[in-house]
Amino acid sequence: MSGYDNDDVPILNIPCSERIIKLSELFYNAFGCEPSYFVRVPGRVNIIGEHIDYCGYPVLPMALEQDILMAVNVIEESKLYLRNADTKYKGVDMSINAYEEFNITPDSSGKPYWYNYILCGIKGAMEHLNNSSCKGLQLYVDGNIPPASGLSSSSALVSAACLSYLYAHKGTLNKTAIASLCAKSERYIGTQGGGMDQAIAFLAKKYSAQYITFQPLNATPVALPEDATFVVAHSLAEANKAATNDFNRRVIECRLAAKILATLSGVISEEKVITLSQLQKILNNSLNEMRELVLKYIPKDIYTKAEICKILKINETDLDESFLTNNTKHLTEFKLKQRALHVYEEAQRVEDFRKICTYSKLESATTNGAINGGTTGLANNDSGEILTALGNLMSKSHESLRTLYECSHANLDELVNISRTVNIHSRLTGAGWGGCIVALCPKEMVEKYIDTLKEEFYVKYCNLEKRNADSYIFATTPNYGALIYKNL
Ligand code: ADP
Ligand code: NG1
Ligand code: MG
Repeated sequence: MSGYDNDDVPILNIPCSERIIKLSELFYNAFGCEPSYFVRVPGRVNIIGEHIDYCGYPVLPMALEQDILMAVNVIEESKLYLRNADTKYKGVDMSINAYEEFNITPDSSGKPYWYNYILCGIKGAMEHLNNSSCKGLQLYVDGNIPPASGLSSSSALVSAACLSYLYAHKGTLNKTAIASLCAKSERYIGTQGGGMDQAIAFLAKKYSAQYITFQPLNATPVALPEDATFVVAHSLAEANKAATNDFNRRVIECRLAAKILATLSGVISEEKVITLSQLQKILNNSLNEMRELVLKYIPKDIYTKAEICKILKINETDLDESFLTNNTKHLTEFKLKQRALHVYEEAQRVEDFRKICTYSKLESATTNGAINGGTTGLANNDSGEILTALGNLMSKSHESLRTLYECSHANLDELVNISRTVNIHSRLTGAGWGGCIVALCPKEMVEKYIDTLKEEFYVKYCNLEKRNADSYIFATTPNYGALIYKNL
């Protein structure tokens, strides 16, 4: 490692791996030179805390081994040459004179081009550096994170592009600063994400999940139970979050819920309330008290635009301009109670999950006795009981995402149900509408559990041949965050 600060993205010598050699060859064949450096940004699996980062609540993800690896060369010409090792992603060349003129628009079906995620990262970096005339880049991407599957392939791509550009222009390498910058950059794709994915991409540490808090952004390691493994299984359904308005619809429903709750509970500084967590802070309430407030002030299943305007004393143009995004302006009905209940209850589940992990660790290090029963609700630190308690929180999270947040998918529910038949708790991970589940599995059961999913889901439910199921399911442990590789 070079003489960089611990808070900076590490710069390591280029490893002599097969993947690096192959990517260097592709790069050489495309551009006639060796890459001058590589960046590597991991995907992530979120263990618990879904759809609450954009409401300001802490989440508990860990980084995966799967990543976006990008080979880079800096050129004097203000141009981008973008290539991908996967031939389904076609190469493109473009000039980058002024970031204000970047055209990050989707194709005619509304789906973003793959390189739009790269443009988001570069636009964010250029804006941050305040430069319009700049050096260009030749970039070759090799990714192995399953795309559009809730494992954050999009943020790894945005973040790798942003980091490549910053490094080329001697910009900041501070992990927290880049994570915040990348969260802002990815919003150019059109989704109003909360920042979890970019935070874990940069702040991840090997061997522990991270408890991520926002405003200010911070990551605290959480040791996961040693006798359990997290298994990720793909539902075989993909969902590109920027191609539909499902994601943004949830974000604005949460913002509207926060605004209405603030108004009806008489908060004076009501204009400052944007998120459900800001409101909780102002009211100095517990999460349970916030839940009760939701049931009291927004009890209906559906709110129309007209009803919302009446409560907020604004007209529909104000509502469109102040709250709705381009792809949600045409919506006429909103589910506020259900979304807000999910957020407050899920935020509580994150706290409970973290407490159980933390106290069980502390107790097993010091005594064999009862673990802080008052706080965690557990009578002792029996490993089976701890895993059941953690698993129950994951099952409840999935149920809430399925019923209150309505972001599950029939295949995800099938995977979760099959898991329950062998006593394994699991939940959808990432935004949902397809993608993956994450399951908490006692170590000694991993092989049997994976085999059950292969038989019952991939073979019986999806008609796949068993040997083809291998690439859709894997056990994983917490991995490290973003890196730069360079000849030192
Ligand atoms: P995720 O849950 O994986 O973050 P998103 O819907 O946010 O899913 O983003 C998925 C999109 O990211 C893909 O449709 C594709 O455009 C882009 N993407 C992901 N991985 C790659 C890759 N290896 N190469 C090119 N583009 C990729
Ligand atoms: P995925 O599924 O990886 O695109 C999205 C958001 C996260 C978070 C989760 C749901 C982005 C970049 N990512 O993740 O911020 O809100 O959904 O918990 O918007
Ligand atoms: Mg994404």
